[in-house]
Amino acid sequence: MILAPTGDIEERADAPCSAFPRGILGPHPGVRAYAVRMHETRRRTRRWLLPSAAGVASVAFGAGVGQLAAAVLAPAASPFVVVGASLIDLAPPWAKDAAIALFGTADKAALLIGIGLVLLALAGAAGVLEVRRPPLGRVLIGLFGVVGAVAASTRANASMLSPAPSAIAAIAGVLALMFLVRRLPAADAPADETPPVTDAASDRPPGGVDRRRFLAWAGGATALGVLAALGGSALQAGARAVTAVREAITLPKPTTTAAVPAGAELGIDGLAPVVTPNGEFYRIDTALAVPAVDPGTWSLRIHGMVDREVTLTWDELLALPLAESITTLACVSNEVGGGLIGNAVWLGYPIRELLARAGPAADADMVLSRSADGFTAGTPIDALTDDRDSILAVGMNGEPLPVEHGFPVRMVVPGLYGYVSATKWVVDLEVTRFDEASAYWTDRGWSERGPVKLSSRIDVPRSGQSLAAGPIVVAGVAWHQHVGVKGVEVQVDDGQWQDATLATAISDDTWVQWRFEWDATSGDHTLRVRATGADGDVQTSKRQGVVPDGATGLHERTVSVD
Ligand SMILES: Nc1nc2c(c(=O)[nH]1)N[C@H]1C(S)=C(S)[C@@H](COP(=O)(O)O)O[C@H]1N2
Ligand SMILES: [Mo]
Repeated sequence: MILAPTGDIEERADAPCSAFPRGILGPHPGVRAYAVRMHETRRRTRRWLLPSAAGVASVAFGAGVGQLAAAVLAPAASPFVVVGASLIDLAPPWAKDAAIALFGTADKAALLIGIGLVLLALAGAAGVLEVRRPPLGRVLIGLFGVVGAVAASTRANASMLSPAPSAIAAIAGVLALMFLVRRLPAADAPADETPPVTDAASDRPPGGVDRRRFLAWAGGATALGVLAALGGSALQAGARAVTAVREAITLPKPTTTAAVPAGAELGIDGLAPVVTPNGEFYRIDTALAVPAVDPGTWSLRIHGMVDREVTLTWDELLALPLAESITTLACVSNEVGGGLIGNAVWLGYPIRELLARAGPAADADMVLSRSADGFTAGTPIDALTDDRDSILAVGMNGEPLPVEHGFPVRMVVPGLYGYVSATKWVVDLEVTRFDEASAYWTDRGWSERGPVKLSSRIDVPRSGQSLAAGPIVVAGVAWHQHVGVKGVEVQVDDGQWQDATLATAISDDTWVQWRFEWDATSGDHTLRVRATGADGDVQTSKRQGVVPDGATGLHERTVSVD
């Protein structure tokens, strides 16, 4: 039989009919057709499914070996992690916003699953290609390795070893593919009515190797890959060791404590607690794998436009008088009414004091803080040297910083969005100028300066909640950091703005809870909230998206009252 260049005529649905004209099918065309169908199914299995399985098993094997290699050689350079991290960095802001909108805080899991699915599909394709158009399958797997290696070596924390795990993964994958393809059963089924098919696979040594045998090999390769990956994660002692170190730490007693004043917590069901528990605190960062920073080797270097460089170790930091401060942290990506904001009791040391030791130059106007994973933030030096509680934090709500919130040391700066101030896993402060240095998100189109905007949020009642007519408590939070909130007003439908009652504010640098008694009438209603700052600024109703310097507009909720 003559095959089209792609060999695809074989796969056409009408092939059996044309191969077996009705006349010669005999008295039982149904049985006959069934046999032909079975034959086709078998052949399709052999031509597509088994080669795909070879590809998938090879890539599973390679990926597992790559994970193991990463654990041994370069923990930060696991092929999945570096590709994912690079995708995060390369993704246009709209894609990131869409991912956060779609998956929320599961966005990273979704990304990893997405990478896995794409890899799975490509792996299947590599298997088929390797059978039909050798060596294209090997080339494709090699390309995965190149992508991983490039991603790994362009990460901020790249070392000479960074491309190694991806390269090893690709080599292992290619070898497995060559091994498995050689063990594929021949695509043409012997002793059948259809003439044997010739294709690229037929120059494999014939006979002796059947489907079951092949599947055992493929399954074995996959299992080895999984074992290697598990071994790799077992060796990822770093992250786990850091968790253990963290758990063993007892922070020194604060020299100054911060108390939440009576009356700051309204204790309304569904209203965000005035101090956010660590487990509920939003987490935003670019780190796919949380950096494992050992306090034992941690140090902070202060340099740049300074009279003298200062280096601080963990023990030196803990020996300093540490104070508690309560500060609200907000993300510039927080939509109006969103949850990317939280309030915590931080324990730390004033950055002001450390900068004073270094002696910043008079014309320096920015401090570029750098994380162990390469993230940077550019903070106006004034915000670090004025009277606000800008600190190097080591504690959060009475515990050492959780690993994902920056353990062992992060920055907290009241009144500035996190992306320009709240560097987690901080290891370096460079005193510089805005016209000389730029930071991670400013390089990606976000504003150079990021003061947190005056805003307010309705927490209860929830949207779409059905309520009974009569008195209903409306409650939420409002903030205008470093300025303070003078008042909050609520509007029902298009009625008058009415004063809500403010809880006691912890300080100007924290959000404040508010409540409003609403005498609800039946029907659908829209509730709207606006805050007024201590400086008289009224929260604008003008809607703006989060890019480039934070969202504006009024939060509203629609509820139906019976
Ligand atoms: N190292 C590092 N620090 C970082 C970031 C980051 O991506 N990497 N993101 C910043 C941003 S955008 C915000 S809003 C805060 C969030 O801090 P949290 O995760 O503790 O809430 O961390 C900041 N610090
Ligand atoms: Mo953020």
